[in-house]
Amino acid sequence: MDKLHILVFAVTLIIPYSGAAQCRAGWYGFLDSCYYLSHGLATWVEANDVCKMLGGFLARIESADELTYLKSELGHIHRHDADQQLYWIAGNDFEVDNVWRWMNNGEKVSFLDWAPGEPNAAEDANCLDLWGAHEFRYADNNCEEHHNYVCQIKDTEGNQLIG
Ligand SMILES: [Ca+2]
Ligand SMILES: [Ca+2]
Repeated sequence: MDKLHILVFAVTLIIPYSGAAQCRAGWYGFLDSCYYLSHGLATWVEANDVCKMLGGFLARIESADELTYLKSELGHIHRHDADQQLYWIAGNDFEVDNVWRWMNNGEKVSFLDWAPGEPNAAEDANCLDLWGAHEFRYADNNCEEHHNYVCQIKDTEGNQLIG
């Protein structure tokens, strides 16, 4: 093969495996979704509103791969200050204490990766965080607290990934 054909061959090998969604600047792509990690703090309800304004929703973690990805991305970004970090995601137990569901689609949280000692606050804590002090595993916290948050846009739900 000449050089051009080797190049074309190499590109066709690479493209199908690039995998991650194409995302707007400042968003992280993984599988069919883009994720936004906030740079400011908000209550859980405020965070949910901001995510909607951005054209998405507060992140729902619906597979082990997705959880592993977010934990590793957050762990990398906060490798020097993870202990102080809490990021809201869409899980809540508003309806029945300790029955966790995702906001916006009402689906049950299919697996729960609790940090040690969590959940521990029953009716006082109805919102789900990724907790940096424990490798971004789950913690229940008071929804009125001001934390960072993860927004998600998913292309299979008719959301605009770009634009
Ligand atoms: Ca609760
Ligand atoms: Ca807790």
